[in-house]
Amino acid sequence: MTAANAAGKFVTLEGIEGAGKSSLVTAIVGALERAGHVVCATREPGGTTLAERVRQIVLEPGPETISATTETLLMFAARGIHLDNRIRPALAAGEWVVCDRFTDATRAYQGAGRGVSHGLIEALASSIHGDLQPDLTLLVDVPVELGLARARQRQQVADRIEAQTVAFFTRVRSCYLALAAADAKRYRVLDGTQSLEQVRAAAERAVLELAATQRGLPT
Ligand code: Z5A
Repeated sequence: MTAANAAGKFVTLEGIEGAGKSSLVTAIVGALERAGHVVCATREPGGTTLAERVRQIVLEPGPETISATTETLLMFAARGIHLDNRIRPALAAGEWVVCDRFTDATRAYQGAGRGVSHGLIEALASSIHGDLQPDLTLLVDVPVELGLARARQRQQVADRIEAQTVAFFTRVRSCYLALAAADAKRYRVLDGTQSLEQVRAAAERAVLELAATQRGLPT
């Protein structure tokens, strides 16, 4: 099942850090609200009070080590809380959910980046969200050097994951592109090297096309 069975749709944004995902959320929400939809904008890890506490544990640098497997379990723990308390209730109420990162981030960061097995990630995905998949995933793609330069310009102190190497982010980016190539129906790849206005326009077009499909209108 996808959220397509309900009135609302489930849209996720993905990409390496600094790709420009967060900059698109407000524009997408605005476009959907102008079209008459109720929208729940959220993010992962986090999105609820408890899940934001898990986010803090997993992202804040500290003296204790967190293994790749434990990091994966924490991502899914936060996701389970988020799904139960925010995403599923919003979809059930007919709202659109626009989420900055979801399980594809675990596939890319913990799987390709940190070497956690595909089997473990898919077993957890299936157990935590079963057959609920995003209806549309916008992958904002940028070369690693550009993404890192943008992110570092914005903030001086890197979190635990941002402190990874260029090789790590190169694996993450390749994984995202492979996921998108394998499921062209769900993904829309946006060229994040374009101006913010151009990327925003492409993102708005993609969600409005999905909304029009839902109403059975030509896109
Ligand atoms: N993570 C994980 O490992 N596993 C998981 O399962 C999940 C997450 C769910 C979340 O951190 C971290 O969690 C993330 C993956 C990991 N770590 N990393 N890397 P976060 O939420 O703090 O960080 P992020 O998701 O990576 O977001 P970000 O660094 O803020 O990147 P962004 O949202 O894609 O970029 P942005 O904030 O929209 O833009 C960055 C800057 O570039 C900003 O100054 C913009 O004005 C500028 N920008 C954006 N677009 C453009 C264009 N088109 N032109 C010029 N300038 C632009």
